[in-house]
Amino acid sequence: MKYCFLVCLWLLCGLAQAAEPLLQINEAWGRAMPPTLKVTALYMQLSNSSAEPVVIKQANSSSCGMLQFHQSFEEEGIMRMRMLDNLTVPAQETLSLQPNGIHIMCLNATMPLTEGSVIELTLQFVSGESQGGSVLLLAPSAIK
Ligand SMILES: [Cu+2]
Repeated sequence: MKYCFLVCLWLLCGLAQAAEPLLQINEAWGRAMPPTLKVTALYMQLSNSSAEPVVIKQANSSSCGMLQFHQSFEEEGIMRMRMLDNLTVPAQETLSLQPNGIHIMCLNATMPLTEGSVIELTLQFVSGESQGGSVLLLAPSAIK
């Protein structure tokens, strides 16, 4: 019954290509930077309500020359970052991208990383599918 309802809704809306997104993206934000800096970190909550893990192999944005997946870690009292090949959101779980943890690094930004700017990005999954998201840049004072 629920299945029929979803299919009927889908037909009614006429959104033939708009399959349900693989992930729910919440609380997406990034750190606004001074005009001279071309790099910032992006954070978000990625929730996977499906029964299969979702693996993000790459992220793209016209606002960033390159996007990388990073993991921050502390070594001898110094915060460092290592690159991750991909991000895996386990089935029925939420992956938190947050300060001092996993984040998406925007390198060689092609626009000023000012407060209130929005970075549009596309997450590319190993399945071949992709999904868009918007990341709002916040001033340091707005970051808890
Ligand atoms: Cu980083």
